[in-house]
Amino acid sequence: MTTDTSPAPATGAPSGTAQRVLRVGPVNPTVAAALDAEFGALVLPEDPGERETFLEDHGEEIRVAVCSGRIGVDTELMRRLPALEGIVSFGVGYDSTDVGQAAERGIPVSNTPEVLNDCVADTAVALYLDTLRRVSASDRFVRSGRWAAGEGFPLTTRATGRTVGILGLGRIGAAIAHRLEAFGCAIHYHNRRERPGSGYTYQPSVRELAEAVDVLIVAASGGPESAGLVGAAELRALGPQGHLVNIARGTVVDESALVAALADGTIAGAGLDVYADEPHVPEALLEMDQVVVLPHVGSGTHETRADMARLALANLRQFLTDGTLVTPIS
Ligand code: 8YV
Repeated sequence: MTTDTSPAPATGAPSGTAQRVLRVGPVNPTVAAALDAEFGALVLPEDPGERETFLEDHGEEIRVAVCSGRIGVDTELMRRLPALEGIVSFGVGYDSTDVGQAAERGIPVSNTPEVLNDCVADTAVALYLDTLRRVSASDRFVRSGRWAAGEGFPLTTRATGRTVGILGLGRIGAAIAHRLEAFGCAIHYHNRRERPGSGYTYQPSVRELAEAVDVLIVAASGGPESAGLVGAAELRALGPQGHLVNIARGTVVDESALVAALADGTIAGAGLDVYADEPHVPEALLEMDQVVVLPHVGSGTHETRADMARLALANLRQFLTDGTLVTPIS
């Protein structure tokens, strides 16, 4: 006699049938614990060989996938889950999930919007200040003993009263703009749709936005539509006194063009929280004192991650109860 030791599938499916939940990639610890304890979720193996065997054994029984903005349900994985009915993603960005295929197959997807706006906007402002006033670089300067040895730190750039461009005036972009108003900044923006009520100056293209501002802050969603929106021409338009801040997705900026522009002085500096191939940060950037590199921590506070976990789990519970999501992607 064999004993089935696999966890019992969560029940309460929209169709009334049992639903097997799959965790894709690492997720927030609270979410991971609930997936295990409350939903008996299976975990997709990372090793390619083990993953193949797992998908052969379980692919057809998976009804709901829980993933993150970092590792989502990509094209190939979604194809291997023929009974998939819903995707719950942790994070506001869902570019790691093939939402086109999900839409074609009628699979609803949820994310965790709003709850992280403030922390991501705070991070953007931190990068703005650090990039212009060179806070991290001054810290390195003191620690290296150069100040104690009598050297003075070079003058920096005034952060108050600059003209700042926001690429992507969505919820996070607007929260950044609001904060920068307190610094007396004039706000310009470029967006898929003009926001006439915003009170900010609309620029019809990314190049024109870059040309008009001192600092360009990237807050646009990732994905194929925004890939490479900031390239060599836009960085040239930003100019040798210009700074770039990116708290959105590395893919929105042509990373090789950025490295080249920083190396030859086409732009003055950059503050980055995101990269094209995380956690890989181009070696050249690590050598540049005029670049601030953060390890994708925009939403990374205890409070916000707890809110994101609550929202992701609320989506999962509601989906398993009545087939609807609390915050479906629009
Ligand atoms: C998260 C993010 O760190 O929400 C997003 O889109 O980039 C971050 O807040 C990430 O999604 C977690 O996987």
